[in-house]
Amino acid sequence: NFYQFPTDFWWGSASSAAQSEGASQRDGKAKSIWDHWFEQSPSRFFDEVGPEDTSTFYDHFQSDIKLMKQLGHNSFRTSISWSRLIPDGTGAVNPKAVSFYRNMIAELKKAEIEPFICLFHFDMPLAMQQKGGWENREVVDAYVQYAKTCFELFGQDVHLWFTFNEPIVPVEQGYLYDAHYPNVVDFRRAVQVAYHTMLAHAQAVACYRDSGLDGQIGIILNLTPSYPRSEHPADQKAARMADLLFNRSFLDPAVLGVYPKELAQLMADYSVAPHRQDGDGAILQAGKVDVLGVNYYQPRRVKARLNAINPDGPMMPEWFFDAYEMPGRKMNRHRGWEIYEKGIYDILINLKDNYGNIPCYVSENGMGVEGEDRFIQDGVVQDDYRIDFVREHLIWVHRAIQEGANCLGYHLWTFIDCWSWANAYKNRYGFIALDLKTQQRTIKKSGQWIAKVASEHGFE
Ligand code: BGP
Repeated sequence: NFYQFPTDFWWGSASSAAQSEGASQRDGKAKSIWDHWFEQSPSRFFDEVGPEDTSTFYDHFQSDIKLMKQLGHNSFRTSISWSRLIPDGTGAVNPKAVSFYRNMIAELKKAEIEPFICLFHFDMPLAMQQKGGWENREVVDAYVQYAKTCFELFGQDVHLWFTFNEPIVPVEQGYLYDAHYPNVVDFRRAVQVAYHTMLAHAQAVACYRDSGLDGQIGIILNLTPSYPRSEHPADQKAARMADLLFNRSFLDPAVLGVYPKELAQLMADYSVAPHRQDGDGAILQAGKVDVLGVNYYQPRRVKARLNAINPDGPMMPEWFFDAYEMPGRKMNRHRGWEIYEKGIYDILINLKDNYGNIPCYVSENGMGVEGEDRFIQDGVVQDDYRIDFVREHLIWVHRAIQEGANCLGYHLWTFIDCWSWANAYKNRYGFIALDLKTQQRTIKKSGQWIAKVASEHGFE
């Protein structure tokens, strides 16, 4: 059985500025919240390794793009670092950043690798966070100006833009679960941050459409399908609540241009509704995307809460559902995350049935493995587990496409093993292994495999 994909399917991988560029304090780049947080609290980071220690794409992009070619990539996604391009968040543009991004984009084009460019991947400029970050509407305006600058500077060469990567993550991790800066726990503030992020998104989309450029613009969302533990109505309701809070809170405004009514009602009932201004509804309407990036790692298994919530504790999403683990699932070797390949199919079919079959692609999927060195043989990481992982997911993607889903590509997270937010280099995700000290890159077995898949437009 040969799984044949369209000949123009996007094969590639994804990365982000903060996780790959390095040079985090060089050539005019100002601090992002990550540079700042690492300076403040290095012990929060695995092995106390911070965002300066990367594969230094900033210096190695030319040879790295040659490696992409070897992997058979026809597309690659990364982000622009706002704090590199406009160090103060607003105002002067850094000419060294302009030449870096121009050269990098030109190099990709020369190699016939389509650049997919994201404008914001978790890395708020510190100067903007000091003004209140997404809680402050002035930061929304500054972001829109930054987006406009990017379209003007690079819009002739970039035809696929994304406003945000996983916008819910800074909301959850920064304002609910104490894992990203500014590490607070406050539901009302989280809701405000989420709302302003979507306003920023929608205005950037409108701005792109006004620019007269002929590309497309979208957003990248991490969608976590919510499965109820049983048919019991209480479990079903809990799963719907989790879906509402974690998926539809961004998916509905991004694709349909409106928030779900139930979500607005819930926020009102708990007095956590965001501040809005007249005209916001029309702004959100204008922000409907051309294309959606779907990041998929793991599902959410949900049951109804049996234990009472602590009314004195902070409000949390878990007031509305409880999580459980499926017994006997493949839990090993993947960052503790459940591997459930069919989840990607369920997402794609949901987009087909309920979101107008919006053009989409798998913008991240991948397997974070600890201690991968132990799988080295003949100098190559023999990551058969990653090949199986990607293959199984792709079989479900293939099936969804056959059933009419509008899925245009698949990108692995990530290209070269990269620095991760709190975990630094603990979990390795790349098609290419990185020796951090020597900066040596070595293609893993999965990298050799994907090159063949891309050249044959499918696999057995
Ligand atoms: C996604 C992010 C990526 C990447 C990936 C792996 O949420 O978009 O930036 O980091 O997850 O997760 P982690 O690095 O936390 O293991």
